Amino acid sequence: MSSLDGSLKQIEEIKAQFQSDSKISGKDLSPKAVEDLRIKFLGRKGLVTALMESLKSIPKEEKPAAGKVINELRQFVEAGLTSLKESAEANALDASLASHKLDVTLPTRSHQGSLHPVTLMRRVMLREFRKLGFTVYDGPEIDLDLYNFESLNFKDDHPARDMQDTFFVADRAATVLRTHTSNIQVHAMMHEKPPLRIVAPGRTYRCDSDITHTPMFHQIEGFVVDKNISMADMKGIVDLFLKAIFGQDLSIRLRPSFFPFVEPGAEFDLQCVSCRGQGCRICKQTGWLEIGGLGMIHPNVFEKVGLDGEEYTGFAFGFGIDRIAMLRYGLKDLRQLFEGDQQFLGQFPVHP
Ligand code: 2NL
Repeated sequence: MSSLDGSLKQIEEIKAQFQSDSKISGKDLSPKAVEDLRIKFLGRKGLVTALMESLKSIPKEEKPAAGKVINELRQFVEAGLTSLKESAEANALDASLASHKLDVTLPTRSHQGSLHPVTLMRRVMLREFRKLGFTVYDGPEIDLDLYNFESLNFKDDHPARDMQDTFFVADRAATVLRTHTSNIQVHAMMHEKPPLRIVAPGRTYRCDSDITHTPMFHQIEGFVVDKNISMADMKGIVDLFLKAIFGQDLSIRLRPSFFPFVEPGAEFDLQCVSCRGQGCRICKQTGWLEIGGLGMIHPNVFEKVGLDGEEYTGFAFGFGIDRIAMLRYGLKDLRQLFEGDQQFLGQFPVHP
């Protein structure tokens, strides 16, 4: 008997051995059992491996033929192992699914996300305005000049209408990305009857970009229209609102200022939230922080929206949500709000 005949006999034996060993099924067919089988046949000291080693001692002229059959055996074993492995993994998954009853209604412990600081701030502020009797109103981010400028008593040559400040919608000269949420209030005044107490939150757009300005920013504007509304009501509402957000011990002050849609108009400041009025880096040693603008609604605005300025009076105010979020949460750079950095955003809570 030549050494090739001997090898062929051995190969048949190993093949038969593998066929009998791989008859595992049911619970016995585990990934571990398949791995044991792999080691037994293909491992470093495995049966097939030993056979390949023995090729060395086969006479040269018989090597190609012997090598071919050994290779076929190896492929046979490999194919068998692959199919066993697949069945074993499927078995393991079925067993795991059957034994682990998954309650999808359980609360999660981590990776539950968080709200964006601007969203948090907006929710906190709207909650306070609702407590003060305001209704939240929404409106379009792309709007006609009529609602964004014309009805608000902006003259045709007002600089805000200029290309440099306003994003115009291509080929629609009279259509703009709103530069403030006042447009919402114009829609509201045209569609609702006084008495009115309305706040209008939303995204606003101006062609402006530097350390303290982003082309998109967030605003809340609000207004009250009723009989006998005075500047005392105006100051009272703004004071109540800011005390609710920043604490009871901070005062506000008004400084006369011009806005085309109000008369008289003013800017309002809050005592510095950081030094409480003593003077520091944040308030540039003034003790005060500029928060927003306000004033008594201009008679021309009443006329444009079709309300009787003889019968009714009203006040309006507006400020940036982003700036207040920065002050309230102690942020260093406005641009952090718009960079989408997970490390930064993940620090905020899920609920206000
Ligand atoms: C700001 C905004 C101000 C208003 C906004 C307003 C809206 C209507 C009518 C009258 Cl519909 N006024 N809004 C009034 C005065 C100032 O300022 O963000 N200033 C920094």
